[in-house]
Amino acid sequence: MENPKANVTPTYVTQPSLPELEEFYPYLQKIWENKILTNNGPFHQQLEKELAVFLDVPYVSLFANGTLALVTALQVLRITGEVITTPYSFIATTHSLWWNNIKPVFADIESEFGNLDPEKIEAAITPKTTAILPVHVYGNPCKVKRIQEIAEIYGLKVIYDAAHCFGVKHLGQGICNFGDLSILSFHATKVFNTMEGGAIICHDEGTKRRIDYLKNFGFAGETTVVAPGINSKMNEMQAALGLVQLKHYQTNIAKRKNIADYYRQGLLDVKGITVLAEPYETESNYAYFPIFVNEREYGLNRDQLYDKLKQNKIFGRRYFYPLISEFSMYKGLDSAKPDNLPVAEKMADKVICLPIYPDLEIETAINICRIIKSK
Ligand code: T4K
Repeated sequence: MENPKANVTPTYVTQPSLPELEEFYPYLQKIWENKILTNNGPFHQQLEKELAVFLDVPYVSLFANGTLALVTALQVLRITGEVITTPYSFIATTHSLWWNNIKPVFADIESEFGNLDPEKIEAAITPKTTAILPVHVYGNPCKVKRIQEIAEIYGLKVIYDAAHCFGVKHLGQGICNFGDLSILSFHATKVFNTMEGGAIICHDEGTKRRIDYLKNFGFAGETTVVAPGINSKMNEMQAALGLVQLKHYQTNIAKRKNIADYYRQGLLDVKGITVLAEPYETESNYAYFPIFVNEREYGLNRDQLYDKLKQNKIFGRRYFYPLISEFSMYKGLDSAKPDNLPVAEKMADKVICLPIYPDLEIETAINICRIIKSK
């Protein structure tokens, strides 16, 4: 007998948004004409300016990707010793510390949004602590005011991994205004993509200059090198794509919101399935749609539901399972012990991120809700 599911097109957790090729051609033509391919070219400069306005932030420094932006952000502030961070994130967050020879100290998250719990930060501070590296996970803002208070009391820097946060506004301003520095990712899977890409957001011109030196081998002039910088520059093709993508951002976010609304509504009365609350005083970007499975109430555990969705060619993702603290290079740390991270352990064991992207058909979102409902 024919399998009725055999011809269903697979649906992945995300699909990158791209403009029409025709819209991109004139930019490519310009690059081919002027032969400036990288090293702070005209599109690079234009995108930095347009993003600063769009994101409502003082200075943007573009990067080849978000990971190199994170690694560099730690160097810009000369962070050393120990940094307090969250285990509930993509591995790049903690790897950026490893690349700088900094010891990660994991603190637990809060259950409301899955962000670093400010009340767990103080207990993790030691004489070696120099900074806090929180993540606005899924694009939902951390408790930024409380984190700032703690940082000021203990003389710590705050670097936000805002990789999920492009375009998010919080407390009436661009989210990347909080903390000493923030980093963004423009990876293919993000709400705003330049295929690969990223940025550091900073508050003053001097810091911007130093960031720009560090991403270009440390060159401060033709014959002057002020630091062992790396090559993490965004190229002109990426920057040009960013300029075109920016024009479609609002439309794409409206479509994402529509999908998120369908999921919220469609899953409202499913016992044992919970979704995150909408964050307060926030203009969201609907980057991810995590659901949490309570096995006792729902009847299936998270992995059983994850597999069931897969059998129906719905490829959700268990972001962020396993916790970063469970990977071999970090699990030997004292702070990585499960007893220290009970909330993070619980969330990581329950989460599935459902597909969400601008071109996702509403019918598919409705079907996903139907599959989840039909146990
Ligand atoms: N900090 C945080 C908090 C982050 O989440 C990330 C990245 C970073 C820092 C580092 O930023 P970058 O250095 O990446 O700029 C993905 C992304 O690779 C990663 O950027 C992202 N976070 C992470 C949360 O997700 P994977 O391994 O799950 O991606 P992948 O390739 O399995 O893609 C997921 C799905 O997306 C695929 O099943 C299909 C679809 N897809 C993917 C790509 C790459 C496409 O349709 N087209 C594509 O080109 O990590």
